Amino acid sequence: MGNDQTTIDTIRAALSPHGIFLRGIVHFDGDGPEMAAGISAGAVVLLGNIGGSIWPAFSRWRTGKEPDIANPLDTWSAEVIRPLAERLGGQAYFPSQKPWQPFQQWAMRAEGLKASPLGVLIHPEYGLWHGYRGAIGFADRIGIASVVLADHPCDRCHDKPCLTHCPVDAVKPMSFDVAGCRSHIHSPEGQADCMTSGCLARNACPVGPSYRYPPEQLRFHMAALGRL
Ligand code: B12
Ligand code: SF4
Ligand code: SF4
Repeated sequence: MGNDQTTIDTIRAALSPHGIFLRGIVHFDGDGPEMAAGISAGAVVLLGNIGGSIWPAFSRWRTGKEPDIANPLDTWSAEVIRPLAERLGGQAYFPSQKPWQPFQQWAMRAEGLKASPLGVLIHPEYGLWHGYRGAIGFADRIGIASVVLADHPCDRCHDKPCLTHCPVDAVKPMSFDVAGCRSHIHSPEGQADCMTSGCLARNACPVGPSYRYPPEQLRFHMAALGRL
């Protein structure tokens, strides 16, 4: 546990200046993700942003880079997290890297979160304004697995405004009409609403307003969604 605590403290200290936080730890019994050595990980440390926490560090990094660099947020995340994982003898995983690792299942186990009707996991404090930037897998179990049974805000949200604010009804309970959303965000109306202010369905959620992403970050994520 002593060495575990050092590893955990090292992760926290190395990543917090970048606005990336240790979100939780998952332990596995042979069902962990594969590591480079061909073994399955015994634990994964989940890393992510809380509100707009990554935006200042990411924006500084981006200044001076080619403006058309592909997948800049993924590139930055890998530059920050991968060397740390290697230094600690672990393996880095990234949400957009194929094969896709089950980041949301890990988050449900690590933080006790549940899905909102949008598909995005909702946090009782941060609402929909958080995400995952990577994870570090270790061969052996590390730390204490977080099993936090969080309160689920959607259970006591009777009006569910996230289900009524999409202009093209792309958001239905637990199903997302990707084609409908995409066609709207490419239209002049979509450029003026969702692409400028962020997803109107996500914006309508009343939970965690102080964690809402800054306008530039909202536009950045929408532009990325529009390119997919
Ligand atoms: C593919 C994908 C998409 C596809 C979904 C296509 C589809 N219908 O399946 C598209 C491009 C539409 C998408 C959109 C968005 N996504 Co997405 N997406 C992913 C990705 C890369 C893989 C999902 C997957 O298949 N995983 C593999 C399986 C094995 O893992 P899993 O944990 O079991 O999978 C869960 C998800 O698949 C989920 N799910 C199923 N359908 C959908 C649909 C949507 C929209 C979401 C969000 C989740 C979701 O159900 C599973 C629960 O067990 C994940 C990252 C990751 N590696 O998980 C991000 C991820 C799920 N997305 C995320 C986000 C934030 C979004 C957007 C809000 C992005 C944005 N622009 O801001 C939008 C949602 C738009 C909206 N209006 O709400 C976050 C969610 C964070 C959170 N708090 O939960 C993730 C985890 C990425 C990250 N870096 O944090 N996404
Ligand atoms: S608006 Fe209500 S139901 Fe929708 S995500 Fe927010 S809390 Fe959940
Ligand atoms: S981005 Fe716009 S069109 Fe897409 S789901 Fe959100 S509100 Fe609907």
